[in-house]
Amino acid sequence: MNELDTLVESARQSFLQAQTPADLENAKAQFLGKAGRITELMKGMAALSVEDKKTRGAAINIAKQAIEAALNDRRQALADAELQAQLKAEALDVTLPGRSANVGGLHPISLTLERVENIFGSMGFEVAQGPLNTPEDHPARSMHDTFYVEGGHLLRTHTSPMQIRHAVQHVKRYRNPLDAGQGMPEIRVIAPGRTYRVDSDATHSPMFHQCEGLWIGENVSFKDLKVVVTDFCRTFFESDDLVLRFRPSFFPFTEPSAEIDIQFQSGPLAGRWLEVGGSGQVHPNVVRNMGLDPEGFIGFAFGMGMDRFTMLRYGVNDLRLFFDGDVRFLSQFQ
Ligand code: 2NM
Repeated sequence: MNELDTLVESARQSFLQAQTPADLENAKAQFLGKAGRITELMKGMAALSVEDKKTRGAAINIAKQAIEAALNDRRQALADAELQAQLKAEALDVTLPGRSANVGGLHPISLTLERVENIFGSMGFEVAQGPLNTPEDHPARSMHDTFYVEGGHLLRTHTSPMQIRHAVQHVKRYRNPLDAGQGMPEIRVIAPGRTYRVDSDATHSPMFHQCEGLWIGENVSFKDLKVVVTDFCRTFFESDDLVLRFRPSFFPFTEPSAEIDIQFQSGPLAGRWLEVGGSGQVHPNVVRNMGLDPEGFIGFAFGMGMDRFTMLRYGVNDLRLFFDGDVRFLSQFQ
């Protein structure tokens, strides 16, 4: 091996020992830098003859090119190694299952209220909103055990006052003072909402959802009540295999009054009478208090338990499940 081959070999070894780009740049300087071995050899040619300079220069150049090639090989090898290490460190398992977003949904009772509003909406009923507003000595308060909260406020035990307020506003809006209300569009309204009574077991919750309805016109009869409520129930439960029973009862604003029972003719609940609400012909005094002449206006009202409707629709046997906030239960309704 001549002196130049030895130099190339020692450069190659030195590059191979470099483990980082910085090491490699240091090694490069020893051979190819301004004060490196190749420069030194070039300077050493000064004293040579022109002829010798040619041969010697060509030989040094070949050695220089070989060293540069070795340097580039090592640079590439270090870069590859660095890339491999980075890929390994940042490895992703693309077969892992993704993180799914938790999608919320409506509560089953909200789904029922939405359904109920749509069904009555299709029969021309508006939806009333608002708080309870019953005087302290009003007889309607005595039907139920009630919740009083600080400041003498009472949590509403039913939603009738919402309808009465709606009726009074309706009459004011449409009534010609001279004609005692004749020509006024019919009052057709439902009042869905939360109500509160002191009651708590598998089928009663201290907070529950009621939907009351009111239809007042010049010729609205008990037969219309039966048709509306029967149609509603059959649409709600998506079954014509359903019969209703109106059982005489008492309610404060209606006379006559009736409990509403339903009976499925097929399916898991078939044969049992299930109480779902109350109803009746609106008392003439209530009609008068709406600002209408009870001789000219008549109608009916009803109230239904939305929690009970939801239980029946989905086959849930304990009302308390709706209010425990257990996502395992609630997510079944999405
Ligand atoms: C019921 C049962 C019977 C009712 C009465 C009224 C109104 F507005 F005429 F006063 N609204 N709702 C009523 C009648 C409600 O719920 C079981």
